[in-house]
Amino acid sequence: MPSDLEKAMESLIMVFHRYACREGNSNTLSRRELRELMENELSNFLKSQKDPGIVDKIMKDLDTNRDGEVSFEEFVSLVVGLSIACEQCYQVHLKKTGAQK
Ligand SMILES: [Ca+2]
Ligand SMILES: [Ca+2]
Repeated sequence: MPSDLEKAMESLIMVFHRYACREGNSNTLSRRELRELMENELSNFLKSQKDPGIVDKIMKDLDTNRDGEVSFEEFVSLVVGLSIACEQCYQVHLKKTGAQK
């Protein structure tokens, strides 16, 4: 039985490759693949962003080696960044619910 964390890592890899194999290099995300991934898998995050050019900005931030594609390594930094932001929200939520008692 895989643990929760092992399942989370597996999902991360599966999701990345599900989109990465759609066009061009099957091991990296093109701009369009990244957009599709974010629209489907990070739709709540995307909806919370007012900036219509957010995907392009994220693409630029993620593509550290400037080859115009997002590798798994580059993609992981997005997930880590969002996870840290989520964890901070969770802490705020815990404090709020704790204060109400
Ligand atoms: Ca690709
Ligand atoms: Ca790259």
